[in-house]
Amino acid sequence: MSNNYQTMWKNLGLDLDAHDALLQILGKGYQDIFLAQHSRPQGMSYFDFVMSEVHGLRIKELMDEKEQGRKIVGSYCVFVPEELILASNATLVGLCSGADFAMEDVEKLLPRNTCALIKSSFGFKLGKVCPYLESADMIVGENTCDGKKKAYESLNTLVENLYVMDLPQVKSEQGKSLLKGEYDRFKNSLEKLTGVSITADSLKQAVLTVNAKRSAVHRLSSLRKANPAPISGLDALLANQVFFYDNPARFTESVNKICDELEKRIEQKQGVFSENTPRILLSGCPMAVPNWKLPWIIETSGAVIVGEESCVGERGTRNLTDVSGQTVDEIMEAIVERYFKVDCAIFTPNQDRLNHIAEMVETYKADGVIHYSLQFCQPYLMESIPVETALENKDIPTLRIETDYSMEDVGQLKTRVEAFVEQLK
Ligand code: BJ8
Repeated sequence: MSNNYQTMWKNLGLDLDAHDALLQILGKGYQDIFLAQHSRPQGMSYFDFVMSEVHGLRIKELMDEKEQGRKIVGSYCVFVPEELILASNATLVGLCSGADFAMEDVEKLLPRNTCALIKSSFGFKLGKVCPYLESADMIVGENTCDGKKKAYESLNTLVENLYVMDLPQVKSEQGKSLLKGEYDRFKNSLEKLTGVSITADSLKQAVLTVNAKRSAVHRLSSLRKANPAPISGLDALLANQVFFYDNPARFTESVNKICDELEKRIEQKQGVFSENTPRILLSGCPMAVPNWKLPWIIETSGAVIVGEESCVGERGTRNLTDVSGQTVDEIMEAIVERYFKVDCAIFTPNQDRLNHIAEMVETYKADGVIHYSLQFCQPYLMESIPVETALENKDIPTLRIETDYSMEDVGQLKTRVEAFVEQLK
């Protein structure tokens, strides 16, 4: 990355040496995992560019937005509604938590048996290596799993601008009104932060922007039903990850461009893997950048990933928001309805998620499911057992994987995944 960014990173308070080391690891991982793939769609060059500039040009854009008075809001969860953020003239960025960093310092603040995602969010802060975190005017935490909920109490001692949103755990009328109350409170806080009042027009426009972004991703997902698969699971995951960082309109356009290209590929029966390659649905915890380990193992073990039942994937993007409302209240109602459907494993009971996994297997013609849980993630680990039982009762082969961000278990995981893929053949 260009030296021109050094001053920007320094001004953001990054530790330049540690940051350089992170970028080097990222660059090498990207080269070995993404650029080493064959027959990638040409449109992926846009995402390659975004990734090569993820701490450079994109941060510069955010800095320019800030200079023009726009606020930046960072989030760790798909329950934080981008619609409200855009309508208040702010920009949402996902705060990636996909790599181990500064672990010794992290373990002074968090128990060792905390999931890698939470540890990573602390590592990026303590190691001073995340320009998104440092440029955020507001960081939104949410009361989802117990780990995150308690970790935000400690994060609050590390950052000055943490806002914590409460979330329901039951899909009841009371649960919905809790969400509604919290979205109203969030709206007020955003208006206070930005000095901009959210109007019916601005909210509607924001809903349209986010719907367009999600529709583009739906289009991409739908093309993955084709056999041979026109795009690798790794590349599709990358698009789902960039979803959280990029300018929304530009992202939408770039995904649609790839879809145009994929449609031609499908017509010509051109795939990234041959037609008889076993097709996998990946289900479970979100995969934040640069957590590419398991998809990489799967796609170098003779299988192709055809869908992600994940918050960085279909769970996060599945539903659109109804745009028929005319008043702020009506549109807010529609936003609550949309988000209340997200079937995160923190909900109990969570039958919808089980149904969605089975539905996705059918839609994407998957031959089997790999359920991915991060170690120490109680909600997804607990849920992986009923998921496996429900799928196997339908004769859908399922493999449960529990892992973290280290590379120590790559050999062992590869052996298990290869055996599973053999079984699917
Ligand atoms: S809506 S999945 S993005 S909470 S992996 S931190 S659950 S112990 S991330 Fe999530 Fe929102 Fe739910 Fe989606 Fe806890 Fe598990 Fe760690 Fe997790």
